Formats: sequence, C-alpha cells, structure tokens
Amino acid sequence: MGYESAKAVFADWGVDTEDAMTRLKTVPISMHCWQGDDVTGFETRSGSSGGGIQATGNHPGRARTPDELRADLEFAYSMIPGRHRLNLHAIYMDTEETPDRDQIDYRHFARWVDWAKAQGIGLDFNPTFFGHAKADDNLTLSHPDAGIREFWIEHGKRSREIAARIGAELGSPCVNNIWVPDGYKDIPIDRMAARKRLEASLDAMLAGMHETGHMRDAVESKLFGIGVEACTIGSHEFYLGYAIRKGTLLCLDMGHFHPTENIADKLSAVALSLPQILLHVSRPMRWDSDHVILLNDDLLAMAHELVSADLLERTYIGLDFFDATISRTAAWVIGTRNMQKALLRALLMPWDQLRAVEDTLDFTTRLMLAEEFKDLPFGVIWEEFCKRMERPSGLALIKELTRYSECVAARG
Ligand code: RNT
Ligand code: ZN
Repeated sequence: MGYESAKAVFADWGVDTEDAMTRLKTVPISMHCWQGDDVTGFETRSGSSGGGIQATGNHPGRARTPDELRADLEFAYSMIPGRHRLNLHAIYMDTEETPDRDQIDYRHFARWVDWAKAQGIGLDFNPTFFGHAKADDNLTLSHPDAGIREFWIEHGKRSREIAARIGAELGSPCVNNIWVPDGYKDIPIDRMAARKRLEASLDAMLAGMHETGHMRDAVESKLFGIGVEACTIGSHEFYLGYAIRKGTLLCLDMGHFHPTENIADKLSAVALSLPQILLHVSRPMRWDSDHVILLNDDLLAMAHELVSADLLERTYIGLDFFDATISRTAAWVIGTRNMQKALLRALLMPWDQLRAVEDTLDFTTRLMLAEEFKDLPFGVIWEEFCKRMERPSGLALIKELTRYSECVAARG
C-alpha cells in the first residue's frame, strides 16, 4: 500500500496522518550514551563495579574512547528520523586529567558540548553514583559514614553545576537525573534511618536550586537491584514524595517496578501532582531492568498515555537500556526508532471517537474499535516519515546497521 492510500484509510477514521507526522518530528528523545560502551565510561582512575549496574556480553565494537563513542552516536543519529538529544553520565568525561568524582568540573565535559553544538543537539546529564570504590557497599548518599556521604554530595553538587552550564551553553535545559544504587542485600533493621540520611543528603545536594532555567533536577526510584534485593532506600514512594515536596522532576524507569506494573498507568496519576516527568524507557526481563526496548504492548501503552493524557509537552523522554551481546549502534537505533514508532501509533489513534464511547460506557464498541485499529497501516506512515526525514527503513536500514557494526568490529 502506498502512502496516499494509507492516508485515506486513516482519514476514514477521522485521523490526519500529516498532523501525526508533524507532531512526531517535534518530540526529542534523549539517547543514553551508556549503550555505546556497556556503561564503562572514560574515567581513568576509579574502576570498580559497585552499584549493581552490569552489562553482559562481548559483542565486538565497543567504543573505547570519547571519539569512538561520538562517531558511533553520529552514525546512530543518522539512522533515526528527527533531531534528538544525548544523555551523558559523569563517568563519560572527556579529558586528559584524572579528577575523582568529587573534583569534576565543566571543563572535563566541554568537548562534549562543542560536539553537541556542532551536531545541533541538546545534552542531558547524570551524576554517577556507581562504579567507584566509595560505592562498593551499595551505599552512597545514605551511607552511615558522613565522610562518604559528603564525597557523594560534592559529586552531586558538581554535576548540577555542570548540567546548568551545559544547558546555558546549548540554550536548552539540561535534565540532571539522580539515581543512587543505595540499598541492602538482606533485611535491614532500620530503613527509616537510611531514608532520612538519603533525604538529608539530597537536600544538601539540591540546596540553592538553580533558578536559571538551564537545568532540571530529576530523581529516579527503583524496586530492587542485584545486590540490593531486600531494600532499596530510594524507592518509588520515597521519591514520589520527595519530588512533590521539593519540586524536582520524578524519573520513572520502566524497568524499576514489579513486572506486573506498567508505568503507563502511573503517568496520569503522578502528573496530577508533578508538573514535569522524566522517563527512562527500558524493558525489564525477570530480574534485569535494561533490555533494548521493543515495539511491544508496554511501550505502546506508555505512548498511548503520553498522547491521550496530553503529557508530551511536560515529559522528557530518555532511554535506558544496555545490551553488550548485540551491535551497540543497532541497539540504539532499534530502541530509539521503536520509541518513535510507538508515539506515531498513538498519534494516529482516533481519540475523540474512543473517548466518546468510553464516556457513554459503551465498552463493547471501545473494544471493537481498539482491536480494529490494530490492523491499520501504521507501517506505511512510518516509512513515509522516514523517507521525508531522509532516513532508511526496512532492508536499507538493516544493511546500514550491519555495515557499521562490521566496520567497528576490529576495535578489539
Ligand atoms: C539504574 C538506573 C539508572 C542507570 C543509568 C546508567 O538501575 O536505571 O538510570 O541505568 O543511570
Ligand atoms: Zn534508569
């Protein structure tokens, strides 16, 4: 089926495919740098795996330097329609210096900003509270030792300064997302004490909120992680309350909840209490939270909510997955395009009709419509979108992804 025929099919349902594509073009997705090198980063000093974040696999082609990572990113962006963002972690500093985490400074990231300027993309930022000797106990901001807490508070403060400067340099607010691995492997005696310490550390870190508009703080919860099976200090309830009381963004990671929960249901609920939300779009599988996102029901449900609840304007969409068993650039491209495909499908739904039948409690028609829509030619519209944005799709895309993966395989 050609585009004009598909357009007519959607028009029959009262949906304007041109409007949907125009809207999709304006939605930036913050692609996470850490899929490119298995969350290793370019720090030359600390080197420790504390924090429970572990990529598995040894597919050839891992980016070993900032230049290699940037080359991979440039390739990935050239396969993704639209203009997007890059989400940097503090461990991706690009410098000959060897600052510890409590010594990082804007200058260690200036090359990334120059590059982002040249690419015309925005940057987001994250302090890195893992992969460091001082995180080996899986306790950072909530550590009972005040000296360790101070170290991480300083890291967090510096990250915020860096994020604010990045936002100012690029003229686009930089989201600074705070995730700490803190938790206990076995049943703790005093959860309250740990949570009070985390809260006090966050307060100290966030003191002197940046009112410049160049930076937005976000806090990210988790249910459990490897090594912290019994208790995560920064749980969902902890951060939901914190974000509401302190005015930060709440980061909802799709992989950080019980497997039967979907954050699609949480979006409209938390959006009533929070002006802005950050998403970490991910795919949990059993005990792991970070598989490459698929165009599956969870993703479609989330996109559906973003569109139907009109949350696109106040949601920052970030990705968070890492798979080292496949081409890392292909992982980025597949995942980011899937996020876009899910949004496109949601933008192509006849919301007025669906709402009307729901409001009259006509659940049979709601179900019939929803199931019939599944057969509409979404793929044709996506292909047209790619064509207009000068990006390949189908076999041409696969050929490019394979070619690039082969071309970086010799990196060793
Ligand atoms: C970990 C969190 C966190 C990290 C990244 C690297 O469970 O999801 O967002 O994945 O910061
Ligand atoms: Zn996350």
